[in-house]
Amino acid sequence: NVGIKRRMRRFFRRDGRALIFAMDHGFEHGPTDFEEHWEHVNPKVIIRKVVRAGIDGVMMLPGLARIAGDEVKPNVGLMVKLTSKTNLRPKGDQLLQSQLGFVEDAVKLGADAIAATVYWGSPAEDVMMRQFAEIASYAHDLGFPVVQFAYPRGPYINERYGKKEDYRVVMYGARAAAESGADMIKTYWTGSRETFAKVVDAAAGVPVLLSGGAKTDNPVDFLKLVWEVIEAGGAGAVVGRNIFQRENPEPFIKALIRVVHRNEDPEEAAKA
Ligand code: FBP
Repeated sequence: NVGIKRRMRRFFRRDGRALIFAMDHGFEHGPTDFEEHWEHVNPKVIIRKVVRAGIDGVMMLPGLARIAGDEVKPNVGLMVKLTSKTNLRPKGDQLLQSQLGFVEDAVKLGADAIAATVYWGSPAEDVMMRQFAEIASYAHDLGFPVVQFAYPRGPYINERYGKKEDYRVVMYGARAAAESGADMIKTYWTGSRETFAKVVDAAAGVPVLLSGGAKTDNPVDFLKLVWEVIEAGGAGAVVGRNIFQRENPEPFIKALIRVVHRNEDPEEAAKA
């Protein structure tokens, strides 16, 4: 499918890697995520900064794409995510991401890729699998790549594997994502290069992107983590808090780009 291939290239450079900015936290975690640097609660302000710094793509929910999509310049990929949940739900309902938009909305907003989450192993896995299948089927018909946020999550995962970041379950999620038709996979760090390489193998050639996670106090620590992901054969990272919770995201993004696209040593990249 030529459309899918062409649109994938909006995110991935010739080296097959991408650095993507995630901006759905106001919905998923609440605006408190922006309190440290409140100016970044304004999507236009932070998106202008990340685009200026040379980011490859931006991921948003449909409403923010409507508000700030114009800031995502034509050389930057726009990923519109169609599922989410608020942090306001009762604890028992946190294991479901609901669909809050449609493929047509994303297409009208000028999306280059469409994203949806599946919490593999959740009691609501069935609902998310169906949502993903419907989104992927329609998006693929129209020539749009689909990104799966493949997150193992739920009581059974904890019981059986101890934590959701155990590589055995992360690679299971990545494999399930590949087998369910994802064109890109976003998932957790498994703690080591060796185990993350297994996740990459299990994905059977579908590019695997790191899900950034909570901000590290020392910026170099996050650069090191991304470096390990690249060394493990990962295709890059989708990063939210580690960018917008920093006072000065631009030099940090430039350092991340050096690590992702030039395999630069994290300490050196941080100094440059
Ligand atoms: P971060 O880099 O801030 O972790 O962002 C990636 C992301 O998947 C966001 O898209 C999402 O809002 C957040 O993480 C969800 O994190 P969690 O499910 O751990 O609360």
